[in-house]
Amino acid sequence: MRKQIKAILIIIPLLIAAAVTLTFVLPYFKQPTTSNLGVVRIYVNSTIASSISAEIDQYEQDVINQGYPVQVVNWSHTNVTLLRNDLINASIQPEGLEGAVLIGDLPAAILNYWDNFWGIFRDYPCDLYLTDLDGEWIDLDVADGLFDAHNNGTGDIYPEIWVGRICPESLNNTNHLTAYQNYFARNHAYRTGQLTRPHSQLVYIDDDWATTQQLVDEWLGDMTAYSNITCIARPTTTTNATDYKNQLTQKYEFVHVFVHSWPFEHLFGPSGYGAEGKVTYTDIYNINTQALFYNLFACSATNFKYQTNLGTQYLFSNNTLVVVGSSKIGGMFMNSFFYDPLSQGKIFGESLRLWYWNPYHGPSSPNSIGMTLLGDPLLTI
Ligand SMILES: [Ca+2]
Ligand SMILES: [Ca+2]
Ligand SMILES: [Ca+2]
Repeated sequence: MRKQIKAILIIIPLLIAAAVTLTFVLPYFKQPTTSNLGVVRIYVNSTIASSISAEIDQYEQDVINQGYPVQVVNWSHTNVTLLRNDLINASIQPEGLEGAVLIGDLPAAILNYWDNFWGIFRDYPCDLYLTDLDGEWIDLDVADGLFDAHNNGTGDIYPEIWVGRICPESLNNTNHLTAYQNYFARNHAYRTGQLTRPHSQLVYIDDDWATTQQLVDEWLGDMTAYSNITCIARPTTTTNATDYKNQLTQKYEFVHVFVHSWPFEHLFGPSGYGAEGKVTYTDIYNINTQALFYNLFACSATNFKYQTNLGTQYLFSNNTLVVVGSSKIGGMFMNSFFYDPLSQGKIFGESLRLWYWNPYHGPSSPNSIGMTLLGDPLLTI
C-alpha cells in the first residue's frame, strides 16, 4: 500500500510536468467536428417563410434530432456577398459552423467562363463561393458582377463548409408551395424510416464514357457506397433515352448517370447529338421516378438559374431527396472521394465537401467548380 502511494505521489507531478510541457510545445489542434458538431444554419427566403412554417419547424426538429445545433434565419437580401459574409461570421463564432441549407430562392454567385467547344462565354451559379469561406473571389470586370477568378486569399480555395439548396421556383410546370410541402413530407418520411428503398445503385454510362470495358471498370471501381450495383454501359447501344426512362421507374435507391446534357435535357448517344434519343425536363416531370438520390454526370444539369433545369426537375419529382451534379460543363471525377464518406455514414453535404479535397479534380479544375448539391445536405444513404 505504502509503495503504491509513493508511486502515485511520484507519478502525479511527472504527469503535471508533462502536461505543462506539452501545452507549451504542441500547437493547438482543432477537435474533429464529428465529436463536437457545429451549427447548421437554415436560411429561409422571407417571402415564403410563413407559408411553409410548419414544414420548417418539422425540419428544424429533425436536424436537431440528428445532433446539430440549428439556427433558422429568415433571409431577404438578394446580394450573395452579404450571404457569404453572414456564413463567414457564423463560422468564426465559438460554436463553429458545419454548413447551410438554403430554402427558397436565395442568392447565388455567378461565374463567367469561356466555353472552348462553342467559342462563347457562359455564366453559371457556383456554390463553392458560399462554402470556401477563406479563399478570395475576384470580379475582374466590376461592372458585370460576374466572378472571374478564385485564389487562396487568407486561406485556401477548398470548402470549409457545405451548402444545399431546396428551391422549386425555377420550375414553370409545378405548383411551388405544393412542391415544398411534398419535398419536406418525403424528407421526414425518409428520416423516420417510412420511405425506403433496397440499398442499391444504378450506374448508367452512355457511349463516350463507356468506349471500352476497361473504362467502365474504372468508373465502377470508384462506386464504393453500394455493393448492390446494376451497371448498364456496354454495348453502347443498350444505353439510350427509351431504356433510361424505363430505368427511372425501377426501385433503385441511387442513380448515377453519365450522359451528354444541356440544363434542360439529356442527349443520349456519342458526341452529344442525341442520336439515341433525348430525355427532357418534361419527361422527368411525367415519369414516376423512383430513386431517392441522383448523381448527374451531365453537363449543366444542375444549373439552377435555368428555368426548368433538369436538376431541379429531378429534385421535385416523386421520391427524390438529393441531386448532385454540375451547374456548368463538367461533372464528378474521382468518385470514390464522394462515395467513401457516404458509405461511412457521412451526410451528403460533408461527402461533397470532402470530395472537393481530392488530389486531382479539386476547386481549381474547370470540371469540378460547378459541382452543386440540390436537396437536403443533411441526409445519409
Ligand atoms: Ca467579371
Ligand atoms: Ca477555403
Ligand atoms: Ca448509348
